Amino acid sequence: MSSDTYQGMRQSIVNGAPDTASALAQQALTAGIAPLDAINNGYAAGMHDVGEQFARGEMFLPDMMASAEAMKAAMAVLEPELLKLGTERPVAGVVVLGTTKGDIHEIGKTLVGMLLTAHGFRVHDLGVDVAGDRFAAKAREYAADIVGVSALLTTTMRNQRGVIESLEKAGLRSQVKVMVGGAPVTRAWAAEIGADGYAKDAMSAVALARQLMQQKAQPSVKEVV
Ligand code: B1M
Repeated sequence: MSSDTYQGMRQSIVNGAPDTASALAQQALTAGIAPLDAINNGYAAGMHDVGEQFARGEMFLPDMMASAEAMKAAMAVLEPELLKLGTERPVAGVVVLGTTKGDIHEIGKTLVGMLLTAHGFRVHDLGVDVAGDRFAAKAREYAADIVGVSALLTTTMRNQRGVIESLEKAGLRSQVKVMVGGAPVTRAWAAEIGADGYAKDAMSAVALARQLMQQKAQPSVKEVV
């Protein structure tokens, strides 16, 4: 696919144009483009531009919301193709996923969930603004192997630690691996709060989830975080 098409996808996000975003996603699928390439080279790049423009005061909250709607429109078209990849595999592990309390950013978390599903994980997406106790209750209900906590704000990152504390309080911490991610999150932060791993993007989250499943199966293996 030409770089013009990726540029068009990127611009559709900056312009907050859901119809264009979804039409270009459809064209990409027809042309045999991998959904993840469309997301990474087109739409997510557009979101990056939006974040920069917002930070410079060149875009405002309603613009950012329109961009999010455009991103969701594109993902709605690409999602079924992505998920097809996961239907014929044995369950790789059970993941309870959500964005932490006080934080309503959902796109990155949803993308992580989609890719985990595409790679055979059974994902229970709790949505956004999820309290630690709810993560713990759902981890118990679904017998989760992994709890994944996303945070996009420096102010809500600390609630990732709260999720770990809730799992400890519920007596689940030893049974459940915790992975954290989101734009402001770092490997150092993951280590500081006692998470089992950090992933910088959705594909790395799949690799990390596989690694965490291996660690669960062989608890004596030294953990590489
Ligand atoms: Co907001 N926002 N936002 N926002 N927003 C950011 C995050 C910001 C960096 C923009 C900026 O200033 N440059 C900034 C945060 C600053 C900070 O704290 N460091 C910010 C702000 C300030 C705010 C508000 C406070 C604005 C206000 O009200 N004044 C407000 C907060 C609301 C709240 O949550 N309480 C707010 C609101 C919003 C919208 C609602 C308008 C909208 C979200 C809509 C929605 O999700 N439905 C929005 C958006 C769209 C953004 C930006 C532009 C884009 C986020 C996004 O979707 N990125 C963002 C700027 C940016 O990040 N560049 C920004 C695309 C997505 C694919 O990437 O989410 O990073 P990302 O996910 C990646 C990785 O991080 C990783 O994998 C994903 C895929 O590769 N990952 C994980 C994510 N979660 C993971 C979990 C894992 C592993 C990996 O394991 C569990």
